[in-house]
Amino acid sequence: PPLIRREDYTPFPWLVPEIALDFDLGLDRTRIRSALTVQRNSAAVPNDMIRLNGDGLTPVEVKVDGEAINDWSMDDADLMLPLRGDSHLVEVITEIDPSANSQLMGLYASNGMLCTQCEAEGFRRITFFPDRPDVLSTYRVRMEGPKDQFPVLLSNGNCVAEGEAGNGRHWAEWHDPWRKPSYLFALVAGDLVANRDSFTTRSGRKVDLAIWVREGDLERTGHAMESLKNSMKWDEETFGREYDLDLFNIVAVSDFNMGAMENKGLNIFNTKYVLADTETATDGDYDAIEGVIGHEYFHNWSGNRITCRDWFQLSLKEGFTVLRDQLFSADMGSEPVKRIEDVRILRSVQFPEDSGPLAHPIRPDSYREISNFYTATVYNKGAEVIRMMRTMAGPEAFRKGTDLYFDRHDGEAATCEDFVSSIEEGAGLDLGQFRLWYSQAGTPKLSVRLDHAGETATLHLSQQVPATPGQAEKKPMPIPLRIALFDPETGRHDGEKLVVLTEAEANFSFDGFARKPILSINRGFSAPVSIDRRIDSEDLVFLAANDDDPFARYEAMQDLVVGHLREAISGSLDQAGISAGRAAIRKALSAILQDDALDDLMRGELMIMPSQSYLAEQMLVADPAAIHREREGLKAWLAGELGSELLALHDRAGSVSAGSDAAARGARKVRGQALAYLAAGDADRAARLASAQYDAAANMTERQSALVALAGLEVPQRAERLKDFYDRYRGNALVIDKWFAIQAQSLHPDALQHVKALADHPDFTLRNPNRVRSLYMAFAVNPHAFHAADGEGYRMIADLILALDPINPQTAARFVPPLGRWRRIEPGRAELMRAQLERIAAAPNLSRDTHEQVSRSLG
Ligand code: DPP
Ligand code: ZN
Repeated sequence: PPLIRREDYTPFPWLVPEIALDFDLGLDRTRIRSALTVQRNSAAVPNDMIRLNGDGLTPVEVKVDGEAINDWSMDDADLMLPLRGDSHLVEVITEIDPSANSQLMGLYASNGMLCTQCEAEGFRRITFFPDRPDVLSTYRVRMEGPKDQFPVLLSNGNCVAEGEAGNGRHWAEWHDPWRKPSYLFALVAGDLVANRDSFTTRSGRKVDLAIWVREGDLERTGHAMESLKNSMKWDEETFGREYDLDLFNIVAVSDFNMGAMENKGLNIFNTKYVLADTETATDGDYDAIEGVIGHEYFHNWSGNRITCRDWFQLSLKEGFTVLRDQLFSADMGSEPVKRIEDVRILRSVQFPEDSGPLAHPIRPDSYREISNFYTATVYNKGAEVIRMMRTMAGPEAFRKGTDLYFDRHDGEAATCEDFVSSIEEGAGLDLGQFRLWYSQAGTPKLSVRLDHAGETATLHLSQQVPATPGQAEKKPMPIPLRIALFDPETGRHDGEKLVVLTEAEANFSFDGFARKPILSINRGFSAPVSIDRRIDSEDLVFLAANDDDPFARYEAMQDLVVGHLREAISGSLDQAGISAGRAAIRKALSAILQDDALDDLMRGELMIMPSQSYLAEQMLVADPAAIHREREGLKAWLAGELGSELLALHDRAGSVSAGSDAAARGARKVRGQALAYLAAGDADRAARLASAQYDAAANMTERQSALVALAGLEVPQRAERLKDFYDRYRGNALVIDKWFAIQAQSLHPDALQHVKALADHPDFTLRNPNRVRSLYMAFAVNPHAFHAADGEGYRMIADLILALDPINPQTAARFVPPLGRWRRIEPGRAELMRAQLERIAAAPNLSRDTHEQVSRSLG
C-alpha cells in the first residue's frame, strides 16, 4: 500500500457543491443512486479527469449530464471519468450488501437495522465520491424501504418530506443546509424508539432532541439526554457556540468500531456511551457517557462547522474537542479528579505509544491507513498541547483565540496551522517555537533539581526529547511549568508561578528563602512531560500530605511509589532500603486514609497505585513478572500494615454509598479501592467482605468492584458470584461485556486459561467489537496474563489478530500495539513477541490496517 504524505497535499481539481442520494434500502441489497453537481475548482491545477473514490464497488450505471457513458475506467478501486467542460452533473448507481459488511465501515446491518459509519473513508464503500474532508457539499437524501422493517428513516439535517410508497413501503427525504465533507454523512433505518426532549438556545432557537434506541432500552437513556442538554448549554457559556439546526438526533447501535460519531445532526453512538441505569452501569460508565456525549456534540463546531483540510490535520478537531470535553466534564463534576483521571490515561496509553515503534507527532507526516492514526497521541496528547496554550495565555485570552478561530474559519476545511495562528493572534501569544509540539514526536524528559544558598533557591531544569522513528534529532520544546515553593515549616507557599523552559537547559532563581523550600512542579500537569526530580522521600511524603494543588499531591504519592518500586524491581535495595521505602509509603497512605479534609472522590484517586504499564514505562527494558510481583507485594504489605484502617474505611463507605451525589460516588470509589488493597492481603477475609458487598449491592458500581476483587482470588465464592452475575444480566450485552472483561483482566493466576475458555463461550463472537474488546483488550492489558513467560498470551493475541483481520481489520489492527512493545521488554519475552509479529506479517492477504501496524512494529 502506498505511503501518503502530508507535504503532498494538493486541492481537489473539482468542487462538488451539491449531492443528491437516493437509497432503495434492504438488509442484503441496497441500491444507491447518487447525483453530483461538479464544477472546476479554480484554486486547483486543472484536470480533465475526475477521480471518484470507491472501495469494493462496481458502478451499475454512470451518466454525465443525463447521458449514459462508457468511457469511464477503474483505477484500482476508484472510478475515473473524463469531464471536459466547467460544470457537469455526474450520476452513478451502485449496489451493496449491508449484511455482508462485517468491517462496520460504510452502510451496514446491525441487529436488523441499517446504519452508517463514514469517518474516515467509509463513504466510498457506499458510493463513488471524492472521499476527502476538503470537498464540502450540501446533501439531499431520499430513502425508501419496507415500513415494518424500517419504520424510522433518519439522515443529516431536517426531514423535509415523507410519505407512503405502496406495497408496505415508505420513504423520507432529508436535507442538510450545512455544507459538509462525506465523512459526516449518516443514514439510519430501523425499528427504533425515541426519548424526546428539547433545548432552547440562547438566541431562542428551539431544538428538538431525540435519542433513538431499541425498544426496551428507552429507560436507560435519561443520563445521556441530561448530558446532551448540559453540553449544549455549556458550549454556549464557555466557548460561545450555539447549535445551528432545529433537530439533533442520536442513535445507539450495538455493533460499532468506535465510541461514537459526530455526523452532522445525526450522531451515531456505540450503545456503551448511551445506555445507563444504576443497576447496570457504574459511576465510571456514567462519566464516560457524559464525556462522549459532550465530545460528539462539541464537534458540531470543532469538526463540523470547521473541519479538517486533510487527515493529517485530525488533531485539529480531535485534540481540541478532547480538551473541550475534558473541561466540560471538569465543570460538571470534580475538576481535580477529572484532571488526575485524564493524566492517568495519558500516561498509561499515550506515553507508551510515544516511546514505542508507533510513535508519531500529533500532526503525523505520513500514513498508509488513516484508521491507524485515531490514537491517544492525536487525541489525548493533542488535547494537552492545546491545554498548554491555554495555560500560557490564561483562560480569558485563550477564549479570544478560539473566538477568532471560529470566526475566521467557519465553513472551511482548516489546518492545525490555522488554529495555532488564530490562538497566537487572538490570545496574544508567540507560538513560534511552540509549533514544535505539532511536528516532534516523543515525550520530553525533564530533569529537575532545586539548590539553595543564602536566601536564594535555584531551580535547574534540563530537557531531552528522545529519538522516535524517523526523527533522530530533536530540538528543545517550550515547556510551561506551574511551580510552587513550600516552606517546610509553615507548610505554605507564597503563590504559584509559571516558568517556561525553552532551552535545553536553564536555571531560575527565587529570592527570599531563609530555609530550603520544597518544590512542587508541573502542578495540574501543566506540560505532558515525564519528570525526573531529585527529591527526598520525606519531601514527597510532605507534598503527598500537604500540597494545595490536588494533582501535585497525587503526583507526590505516585512518585513515592514509583521511585520505591523502580529500585525494588531492579534489585538494588537491601532489606533496610525496602523497609525505609515501604515505611514512607505507609506513612503517606495512612495520612490519605485519615485526612478528614479530603473528599472521598479525591481520596480514591490518591489511593490508586501506579499502573503496571506506567511502571514499565519508567524502565528502559521491563520485566513484567518482576513488576507484577513487586507491585502486588507492596499492596499486600500495605493491606497487612493498614488492615484496620482499610477495613474501617470500607465499612464507613458502605453506610453512605447509596445515591448519585458526589459523596455517595466518592464512597463507592474508596470502597472499591479499600477492597482492592484488602484482596491483596488475607484472601479469605477479602472473599467474605467482597461476597457480602456483592450480595448487598444496590448498584453496578459496588457489584462490579466486589466481583473484580473476587475474580482475582482462588476462593469458592469466585465461581458462585460469577455465575450469579451472568444469570442476573444474561441478555444485557453491555453487562455481559463486563462479565467477560472482569475475568480477562483479573489478577487470578489462571486468567490466561480463563480467557481461552471464554473464547469458546456461546456468547462470544468476533463480529461484535465491544465483545471482542471485552475479552481480548482486557486480556492484552492484563500484564501478568498477557506476559505469561512461555509466550502463550502473545500467541493468543496473534491468533486473534489473524482471525479478526478478514472480518474487521480496523479493530484487528488495534491489537498490534501490545505486541509492538517488544523492544522495551526483557529479551526472553521480547523474542517471543517479535516471533508472533513475524508470524502475522507472513500471513497472506493481510489488511492495510494490520499490515501497516505490524511492519512499523517490526521496523
Ligand atoms: N467519532 C470519533 C470521535 O468523535 C471520530 N471522529 O472522536
Ligand atoms: Zn472526536
